Amino acid sequence: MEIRGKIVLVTGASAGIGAACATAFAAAGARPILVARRLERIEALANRIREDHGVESLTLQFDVRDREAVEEGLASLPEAWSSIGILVNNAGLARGFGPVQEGEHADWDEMIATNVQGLLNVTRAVVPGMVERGEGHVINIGSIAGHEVYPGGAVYCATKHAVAALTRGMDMDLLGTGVRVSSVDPGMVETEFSVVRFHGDEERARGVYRGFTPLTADDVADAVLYCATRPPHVNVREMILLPADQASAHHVFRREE
Ligand code: NDP
Ligand code: 8X3
Repeated sequence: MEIRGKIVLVTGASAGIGAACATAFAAAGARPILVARRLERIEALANRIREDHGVESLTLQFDVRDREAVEEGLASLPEAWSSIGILVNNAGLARGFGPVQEGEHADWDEMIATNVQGLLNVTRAVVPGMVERGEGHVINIGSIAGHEVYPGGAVYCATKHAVAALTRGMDMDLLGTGVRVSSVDPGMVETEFSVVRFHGDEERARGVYRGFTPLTADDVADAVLYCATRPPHVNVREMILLPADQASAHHVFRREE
């Protein structure tokens, strides 16, 4: 499917997978709307995209958890940017790692509010326009954690299982409307994800990726672009993308260093 000139809204575009997706779409000629809380980061990305690909982006600063801000932000889009063709629901995070009986409510609230309610807030504000226009594509960034559960990650895994359910349910709800729904579900990708999970402990975060080659954010962006560029009669509903050294959420082959 031709995506040149299409408007693609990417949440969580200030880092990692979201920034890579926005860049990959721009390189393919799409027009990105960059959403995140850190405005200076998305403005810097917009400048890089302009310099490297000659494409103008629009930046939109909001917290996906804040329903009013999401609705206002999307309602404020200039006419030329309002017909969103592709929505990449990427904003998300893990916070903390440990057994439920020792879990922190604040960590759980943040994960559930961002990964589940945030995704719903943005989707609810964007998808009616797609239905009205009779075309569109929602691409959710799920996870291997939406297919499997690992000890210490119960709540994060629960949020990604919810994303998997939402992908399947939305695909059913949108059947016949011309709007496709996909999810790209990666295993371990080296981004700021683990630094965020471990509340800024960079040494511990580096340890997550020690001894094997994790996915890069660009690998995931490549998969997202693949989904978006299938012919209109094709939908990639779920794509699990793992590092070659990862066989499940539990099985990672690490080499001695
Ligand atoms: P990063 O931490 O590098 O990026 C996360 C992005 O999400 C940032 O741009 C951040 O922007 C944004 N974000 C977080 N919370 C909010 C919020 N409340 N409102 C708006 N934006 C928000 O992580 P990744 O790129 O790795 O993660 C992206 C997605 O990929 C997540 O959904 C994650 O669960 C998923 N994923 C990651 C994997 C990995 O191993 N890295 C594997 C599988 C899935 P800002 O802080 O500026 O708002
Ligand atoms: C992130 C992948 O397995 O580290 O969704 O939780 S994992």
